[in-house]
Amino acid sequence: MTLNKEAIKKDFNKKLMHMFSEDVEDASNFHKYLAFSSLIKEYCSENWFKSNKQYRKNAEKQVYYFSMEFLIGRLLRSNLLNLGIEKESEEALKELGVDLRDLEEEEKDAGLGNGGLGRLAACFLDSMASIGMPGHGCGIRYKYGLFEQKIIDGYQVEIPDNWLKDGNAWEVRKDDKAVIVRFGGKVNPVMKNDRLNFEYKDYDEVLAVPYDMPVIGYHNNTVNTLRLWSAETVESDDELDFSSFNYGDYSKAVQYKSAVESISKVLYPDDSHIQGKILRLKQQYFFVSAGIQSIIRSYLKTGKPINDLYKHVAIHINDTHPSLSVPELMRILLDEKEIEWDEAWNITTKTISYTNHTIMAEALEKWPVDLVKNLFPRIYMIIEEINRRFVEKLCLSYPNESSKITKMAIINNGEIRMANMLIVGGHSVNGVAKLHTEILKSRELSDFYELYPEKFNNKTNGITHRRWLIQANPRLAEFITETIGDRWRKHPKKLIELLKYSKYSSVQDKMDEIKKDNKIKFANTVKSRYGIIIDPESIYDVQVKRLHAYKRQILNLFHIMYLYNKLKENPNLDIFPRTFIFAAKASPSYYLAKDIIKLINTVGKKINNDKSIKNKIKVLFLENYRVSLAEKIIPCADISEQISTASKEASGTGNMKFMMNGAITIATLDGANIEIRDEVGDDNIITFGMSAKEVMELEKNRGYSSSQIYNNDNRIHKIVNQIMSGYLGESSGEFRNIYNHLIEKNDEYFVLKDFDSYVKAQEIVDGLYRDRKKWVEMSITNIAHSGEFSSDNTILKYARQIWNAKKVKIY
Ligand code: 26V
Repeated sequence: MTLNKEAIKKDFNKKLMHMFSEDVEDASNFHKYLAFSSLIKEYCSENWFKSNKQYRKNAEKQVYYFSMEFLIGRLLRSNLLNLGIEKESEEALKELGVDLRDLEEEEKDAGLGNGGLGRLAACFLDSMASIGMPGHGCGIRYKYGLFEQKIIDGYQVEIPDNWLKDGNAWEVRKDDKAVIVRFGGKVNPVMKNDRLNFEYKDYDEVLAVPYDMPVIGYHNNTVNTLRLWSAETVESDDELDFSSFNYGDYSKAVQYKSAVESISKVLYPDDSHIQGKILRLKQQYFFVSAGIQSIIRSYLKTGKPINDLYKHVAIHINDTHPSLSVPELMRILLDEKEIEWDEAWNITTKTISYTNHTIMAEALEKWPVDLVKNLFPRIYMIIEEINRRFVEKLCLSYPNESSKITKMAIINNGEIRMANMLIVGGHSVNGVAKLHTEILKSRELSDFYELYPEKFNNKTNGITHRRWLIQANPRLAEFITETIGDRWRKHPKKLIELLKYSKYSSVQDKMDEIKKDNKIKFANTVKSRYGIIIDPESIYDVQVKRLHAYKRQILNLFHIMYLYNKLKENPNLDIFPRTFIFAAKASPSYYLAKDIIKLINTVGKKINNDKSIKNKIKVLFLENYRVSLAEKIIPCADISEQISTASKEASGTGNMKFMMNGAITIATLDGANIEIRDEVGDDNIITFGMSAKEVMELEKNRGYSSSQIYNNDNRIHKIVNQIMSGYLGESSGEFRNIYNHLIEKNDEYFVLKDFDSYVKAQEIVDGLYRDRKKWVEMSITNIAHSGEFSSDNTILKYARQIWNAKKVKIY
């Protein structure tokens, strides 16, 4: 986009006047933010139109990424960056006395996701647009995103995230594209023209209204769409339809309205505990049905026959949450387009593909038959028929293996298994890192792998280097460009060219200086926000991610307590000063996770206030972890903590963001950590702990006893007793849950088992960090290899191997 700063200045003044009747001097920062964002949206509107027009005119294959979560964060800076007008905007605003960074801080994070899965969806959207692929997001416009976290007296307190309260500058409401989604009612089979048809009766209608957000490609003309659906009553706005209720029964009408609107009201703050909530199931069907209806409507406008749908449309399912896509697409093809079953099935399976994001049993979705039957009777009939046909096929393939058939059936024991339905009803299922895919194939989904080996494939996750390097760490990005030129910005794999400079003193010094500056800036923020003084010369050792027992924040904390105990014994102990930084939200109903947050804060308070250890270690817990906070903390990290129990973390994507910003990873051989190690080599990562194979063996043969370790390892014994005894300043019962988890319930995630190996790995960190040259060389090596983990790279593989989609140049 070619826009000079004079034009931007003029347009911005005009916009401010037009929207608020204010000039730059009078307007608040928030108004300036709104006016400026609205201007940026205007700048991209023509290309948005052109992209859509061209996709439709040429019936280009379009990918629709269906996800319950899109954790997109803030958009102002990334939109400017992708449009190529970041510098011009900064200068234009500066000349008007406005600092772009102040406007950025006015933007609320769009926190429409829990963690990795939602953020991956956001990175994928950015990559699809940036490599010029017609790929769009389809999800829910939650009125409340993931809760805001406050830490009060060390405890997590959840506050509703009313992010839309003052409007969303980036969205466009499309009333004319609204569709109706039906719930409940009855289905009657009827014969019509010699064909069995199904009549729906007595259902409730919900109006699904799309809000579109532009997804701007990097320095190309592509603008794709993130379409988020909002649930409304079918009647026009405030006019309640009293005819469908007892006339005058106002409160009933109001109740109805609020029941309908509840569907898109709140994002479930869970990232692994399936709770079988009716509302969540309604949310799933709501956006799936709306999305597929709108895709088909738009597809038919190209003039192509419905039978060719799969040639022009790919629907990708992000985890099982949108799994009702299979029966919903079947329903539309069978009942509305009057296509016969076999042909409808052929179209459906060729259109749909699915990614699995976890092997944690508690996150594998199953829904009760009765619930599905009542909420979506026709959909249930279709699922039953899919299951019937599938089981029939299994009986032929495995005539004497009834237990296998029971395990693989879609419906069993009064429940519908969503993953099974997707594997059967789609053409591709992928895991998100090599190890994860191997575990799926050899264990969780082995029966399906045997039946359909051709459907299984791996797609290791990736992250967008635009947000996580260019935007989050602009000085590093600039220096990389000074060193190797700017081709890496479009082709992140070119970062590998940095390798030749990893031993150059001048490059090392500059890298070191940039990291140090980032750390100083962060220390200043911490001082002014939390009143805690941290030393930018210390090692910043960072673990930021959702709080979950398998991610083992507690292992990190045990190491901290171990160091603290050593320092108490010998305050002159020679350890390199460290600042341990945590940030994590816990699901509100996940009590163990909340106790761990309290424990981190309690330990932090004790250590930070203990003068006797001479500031050698500090512990910080940053509240309200979210995308915009991640962008601030990751560029400062020296150490990236990726310490999940091997086999449990499907991939991890934080690991990639840290690596790209020059942090050194301390890791178990889990998820994508393994691929990071394969890229950078053993000398540039610090690994420890049991392998996935060892973990799975121990799980299988039950050969583990945590209390044995507790009784035999003095370090651990002491730490556990300190936690339980009130030594930390809390009552002795405060951390009972944690004790029970680790000792009484035999430490499900092998924290005590891996402790010794972790401590040794941390000693290696301490030693390595003292050798500045070596450390920076490692850091550069990590940055150089990080291009492999760009989501552009990942998306190209999805496009070639799953979607069969091509790039389209927009003119
Ligand atoms: C599961 C459930 C279960 C039902 C209740 C609500 C809910 C919400 C989200 C999820 C998905 C959890 C799975 C997840 O986030 N997986 C993460 O996906 C990342 C991207 O692939 C990956 O890097 C992480 O390792 C993986 O934990």
